Amino acid sequence: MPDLWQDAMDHAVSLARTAGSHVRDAVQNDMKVTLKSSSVDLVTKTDQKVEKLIIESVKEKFPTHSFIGEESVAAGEPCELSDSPTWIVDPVDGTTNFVHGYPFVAVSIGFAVNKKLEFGVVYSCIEDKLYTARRGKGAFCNGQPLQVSDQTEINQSIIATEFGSNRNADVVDNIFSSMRNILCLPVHGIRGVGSAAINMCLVASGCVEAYYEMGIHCWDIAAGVVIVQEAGGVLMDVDGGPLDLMSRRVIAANNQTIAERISEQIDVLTLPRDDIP
Ligand code: LIP
Repeated sequence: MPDLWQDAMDHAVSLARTAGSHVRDAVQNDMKVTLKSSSVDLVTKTDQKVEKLIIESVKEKFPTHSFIGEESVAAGEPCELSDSPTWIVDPVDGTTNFVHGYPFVAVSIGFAVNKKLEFGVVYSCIEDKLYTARRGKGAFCNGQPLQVSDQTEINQSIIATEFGSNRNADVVDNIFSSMRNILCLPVHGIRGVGSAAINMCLVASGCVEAYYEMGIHCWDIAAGVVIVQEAGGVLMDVDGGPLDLMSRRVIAANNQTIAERISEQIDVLTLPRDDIP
């Protein structure tokens, strides 16, 4: 059977590398920071320039395809996942890291058809690590196959999470209370590199057992979902139900046992959905 989307994936890989080299060049030089949803939700000229570069190039090569892009949505474009082939793009995942020169910044490109994710490309551009996965064909980092950890004991695990960009005291208390529950299971440690996409790639690489977060957006996780699945991992909503790309909540884990143990500890927040303006 012909592999319909390989051409699109090859283009995504080449775009992620080009975009990543722009991001790498701009780290610590692009200090024109603008605020989005809060004083800690940052955007820079590089986020906007790189998203434009990616979208214009895809439009030229695949004129019928659709887009969901972090900066386009911020500028008022709809965040709608239809049946049409759709590129889901975060030009700079880890913008706060980017602004501070903290070396975990990724270009993240997911691709869905009939609302099903077909491939994911995450380029961690400062580390120069290119993570790729195509549905049914495995996950790779710089061409080397990835496999999640085989750990089934939560108390032998490292869990990744983030504080996100909401500084409302009640939300922060909620984040700490879930984190406290998980830490006291106990687990070996809690980590977080400041990029949802890279955290998911670390799950796929087997060095952390799971990553969870509430408050992320579909463009932060779309590519990572395919990479985790193809490395043998599982995805879940933090409430224990199936992952909903638009619900702004995710658990990505090496297996069902670890995912369920985490979901039991989380005080679930209901957030405004990505697909409801
Ligand atoms: C960020 C994520 C980070 C999360 C932030 C934000 P951005 O993405 O990757 O892990 O905690 O809330 O969504 O805004 O840098 O693309």
